[in-house]
This record gives sequence, C-alpha cells and structure tokens, in this order.
Amino acid sequence: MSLDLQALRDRVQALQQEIQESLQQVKTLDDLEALRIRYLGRKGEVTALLKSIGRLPQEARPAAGAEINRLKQWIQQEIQAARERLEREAQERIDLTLPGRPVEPGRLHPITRVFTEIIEIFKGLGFEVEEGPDVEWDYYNFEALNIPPHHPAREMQSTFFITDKMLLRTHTSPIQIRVMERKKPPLRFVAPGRVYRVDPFDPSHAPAFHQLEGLYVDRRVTFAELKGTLELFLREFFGPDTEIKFLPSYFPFTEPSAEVAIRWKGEWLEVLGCGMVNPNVFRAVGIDPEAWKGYAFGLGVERLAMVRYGIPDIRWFSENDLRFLRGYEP
Ligand code: 2U9
Repeated sequence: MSLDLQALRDRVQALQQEIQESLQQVKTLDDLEALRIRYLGRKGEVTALLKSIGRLPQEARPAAGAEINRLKQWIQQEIQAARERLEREAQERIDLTLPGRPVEPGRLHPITRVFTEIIEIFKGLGFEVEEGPDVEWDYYNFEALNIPPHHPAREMQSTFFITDKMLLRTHTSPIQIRVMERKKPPLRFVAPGRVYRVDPFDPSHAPAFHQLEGLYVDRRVTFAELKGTLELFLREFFGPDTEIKFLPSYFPFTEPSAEVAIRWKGEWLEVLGCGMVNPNVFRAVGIDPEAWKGYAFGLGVERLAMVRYGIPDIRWFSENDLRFLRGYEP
C-alpha cells in the first residue's frame, strides 16, 4: 500500500493532537510511562509511522522523516516536562501516613504546685479555702486591719493605688475581713492569692507574689494551738525533723505577734509570720473580742518554694524559662 506525504502529515497532526489530550489525563508517573510506550515504544504509534516511510515514494521520504522526527522530539520534550511536574508535585504533597510531631504535655507552674501542696496540708488540718478580689478597697486592705491612715505600712510608694480608695491588695488579709463580715464564727480557713507591692524586681523582691494566710476564730483559741498547727504544717512541708523557733515580732493586725524560723542546711531562715488576732480587727467586723479569740498567720509562697528547692532568684518564677519550669516536676 502506498502513502502520500499529505496523508502522513495529517496523521502526524492527528497524533500530536491526541497526545496533547492524553498528556492532560496523565496523573502519575506510571500513566506517563504507559503513554511513552504507547507512542514511542518498540511497537508504538510513532515507531510504526517511521517504519511506514519505506512505503512513500523515494523523493518524499526525507521530508517525511524530518516531519516524524520533529513529532518524536516534541513528544520527548512534553514527556520530560510532565515527568518533572509530577515529581515536583509528589514532593510537595503531604504524606498523611507520617507520624505526627510530638506535642509536649503542659504542666503546672511550680507556684501552682507548691500552692496546692500547702493548701492540701491545711485542708487536712480542717481549714476551708476562701478567696477575694485582687483590686481592693483601702478599707479592707488597711483600715479594718488596724492600719490607720498615717501608719508607716501605708507608704504610698509601697502600694499600687488605682484611685484614692482603691488599690491592688498588698496582702490577702482583706479576704479574712470579708469572710468575717459575711459569716459568723467559729471560722477556720486559709486565704490564698496574688498580692502586689511597689518593690524593685530583684533576686528577693517582686512587684507581685503569692501569699497564703490563715485564720482561726473560736471561743477559746490559744497561742499554743497556733504553735502546734504551724509546727505540724512546717514539718509536713519541710520534713519531719525540721527544727522550728518562734521569735517575737510586730504586726498591726495581731497581738502578740511572732515570726517563725526553720533550721535549713544549718541556717535559721524566717519562713512565716503569725499572732493572735488584734481585738481592734474583731471590733472592725463586729465580732466581740471578749467572747471570741483567734490566731492568724501568713506566708509567702515563692519564699517557701525558694527555701525548699534552693531557688536563688524570685524572678525565675515569672520569666517562663522552660528550663526552670521543667525543673520542678514531682
Ligand atoms: C486578719 C487578721 C490577722 C495575717 C498575718 C503575717 C502574720 C505575716 C507575712 C509573711 C510573709 C506576709 O508574705 S509575707 O510578706 N505575713 O507575717 N500575716 S499574721 O494576719 C491576719 C490577717 C487577717 C483579719
């Protein structure tokens, strides 16, 4: 069967069209290889076309050869381009079968841990837990606690005032005032919370820290019970053999007052303050100081944690350095 050049050119044109469309359907490298074999393989369509040149008249053969070679080169280029595109896409595709990146579990802040531990000890001794606002009235923070307007403890520079009469509480004691206004004695609770003072931020001071105070009000409450309770707490927190001593002190809201020190690595360290509730405080909340007695105590949570763990700088608690935060697991 003889062929003319025009028919061959038509066939080349048709093949090019067909391949163009097939290339659009190609989704994988395997599809692409199948396409390559179909056209360029040993028994492929282009190969067959090349073989058909022999059936053309002699003078038409060079032009036909050139035509088919152009087609062949074009197919090879297209296949190479498609291969590169598929390989790039394969790299970019997310492999859903890969394991996920591990997410580190969260943990409680060391202050939260120590706070909880302290509160649990006092709960075990029959204390309830009461809270109050961080923004307080001057009355609850000072006045009702037997700290009159010109008392040195009121120094403007030591307190964050919001208005003349409102401030960030400088201790958690206003909680006890609020509870005594609301509830009748007997009362036994601890008051945990954050407190604020205009202090330099240095290794032993911070403008915000955490306190826990305790109050026990009943018909007959003695200093001996206060001593016994605090000794029990300190031996629970610092260890059963902890040596403890009480030193006379002064607070406007307690009388008599004491500071409590423990012997820690050979040194005496003050770790909390305490005393018998000053009768003026009971009068401020309408409790008869002849009929009721009370003891109170206060401690700094950072201070206790620093002593127990040997943490040298109070600023570490608020820097959020993971090396620190990870360092105090149970
Ligand atoms: C009421 C009556 C009495 C609370 C007390 C202390 C002694 C004390 C300090 C310890 C270190 C505060 O964190 S610190 O700076 N606190 O020494 N606090 S007695 O007495 C009260 C409180 C409320 C109604």
